[in-house]
Amino acid sequence: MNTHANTTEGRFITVEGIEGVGKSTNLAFIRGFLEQHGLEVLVTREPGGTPLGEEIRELLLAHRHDGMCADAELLLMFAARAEHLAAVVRPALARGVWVLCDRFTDATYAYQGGGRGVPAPRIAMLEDWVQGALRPHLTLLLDLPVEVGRARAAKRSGADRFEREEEAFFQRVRQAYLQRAARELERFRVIDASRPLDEVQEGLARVLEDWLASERTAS
Ligand code: Z5A
Repeated sequence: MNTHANTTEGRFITVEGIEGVGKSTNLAFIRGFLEQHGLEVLVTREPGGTPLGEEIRELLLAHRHDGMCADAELLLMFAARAEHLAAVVRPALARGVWVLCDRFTDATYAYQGGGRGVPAPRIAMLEDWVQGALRPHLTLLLDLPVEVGRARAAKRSGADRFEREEEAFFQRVRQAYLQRAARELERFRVIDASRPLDEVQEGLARVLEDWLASERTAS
C-alpha cells in the first residue's frame, strides 16, 4: 500500500552519527521498512553518490591526504554535495522517490564545525548556496558514547583520515550532533544505538511508524 499516493514529491531522509554507530547496518533495515510500506526508495551516501562525488570521497578519506586544511575539506564536502543534489537527489525526489542518504549536511556541522572548529555561519552560507531551500524531511541520529562506537569501528581494518582522529575530536562531533538535534526537534529523531541491534531496529521501526503516520495526516 502506498501511504503517500496523494503526494508527488519524495521525502528526503538522512541517517547520521559518529563512527561505529551502525549506520551501514541499519540503512538496509530502514530501506526494507519503507519498501514494506509501498515506497520506492533510493539509498545513497555522502560524500559520494555520484562518480565525481566518489572521487572526491576518495580524496577526503584517503590516507595520503593528511595535510588538508579545514576549509579545503569543507569545500570538497560541498562540491560533492552539489553534484549529488543535481544528479541524484533532486531528480529522484521530483519523481516521487524517497531518498535515504547515509550522512548529509548535519555531518558537515558536526565534523567540520564541531570537530574542526569551522564557524557555523560559514557552513550555513554554503548550505544555503548549494541546497537552496532543500533540507531533510527527517534525520535519524544514531547516538552512542564515543568509546563504544570506536570499539566497534576498531574491529574493521584500515582506518581512514577521519577515523584516525583522537577521541576528543569525536566527543566534539557527538556533542555538535546532539546540539543540532536538540534545536530541531521536528526534524531529528535520536535513537540509542548502544543497545543490541534488534532493540535498535525496534526503536527505528517505532520512530518510522510514528513519522509515517504524521506524514499521512499532514498530506
Ligand atoms: N564526513 C564529514 O566529515 N563531513 C560531511 O559532511 C560528511 C561526511 C557527509 C565517511 O563517512 C567520513 O566522512 C566520516 C565523516 C565524514 N568519517 N568518520 N568517522 P562514512 O559514513 O562512510 O564513515 P563511517 O562513520 O565510518 O560509517 P560506516 O562505515 O557506515 O560505519 P558505521 O556507521 O559505524 O556502521 P557499521 O559498519 O554498520 O557498524 C560498525 C560495526 O558495529 C559493525 O561491525 C557492525 O556489525 C557493528 N554494529 C552495528 N550495530 C551494532 C549494535 N547495535 N550492537 C553491536 N554491534 C553493532
